[in-house]
Amino acid sequence: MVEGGGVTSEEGVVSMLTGKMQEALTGQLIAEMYSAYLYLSMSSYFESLNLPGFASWMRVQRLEELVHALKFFDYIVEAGGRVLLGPIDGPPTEWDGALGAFEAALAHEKKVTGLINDLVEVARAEGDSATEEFLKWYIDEQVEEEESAEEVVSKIKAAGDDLGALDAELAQRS
Ligand code: OFO
Repeated sequence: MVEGGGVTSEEGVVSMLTGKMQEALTGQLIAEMYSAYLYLSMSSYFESLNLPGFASWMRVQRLEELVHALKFFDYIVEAGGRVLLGPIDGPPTEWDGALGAFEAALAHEKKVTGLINDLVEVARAEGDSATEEFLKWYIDEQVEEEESAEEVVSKIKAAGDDLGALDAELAQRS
């Protein structure tokens, strides 16, 4: 242990992160990888519904999640920590149509927002203001994540059974 609660690895590298903080950040990195996996599974589901625009939207979302995961990876490494990866849970593979899938995506994003808020609590409890500052980006990002899923849920409800035009619109996401 060093001042500020950091840990020293076997190689003698001093980390700015406490062991608890590093573990929590790595857990969120894995949760973001799960998000990517979930949205790739949804992309496959939309392909099976013959909705390529919805499938493409989910593929783009998967990439965003990988960016979220890598930002955690880079932060841990830059803080002198060590990323110890673990297993990623398998995602569901079936949903109740386009609306069911996007409602599940929205529910998932709300859950992730809760996870980010929990991380902020850990940072505060550990007296880690640098990590608290780092997490501000994710707090803003989660507002957008929930909004974008919510927007598609509303559009699906408005479209009813005719999803062709919405499929073409969602295909535009890059
Ligand atoms: Fe990483 O924001 Fe979605 O899950």
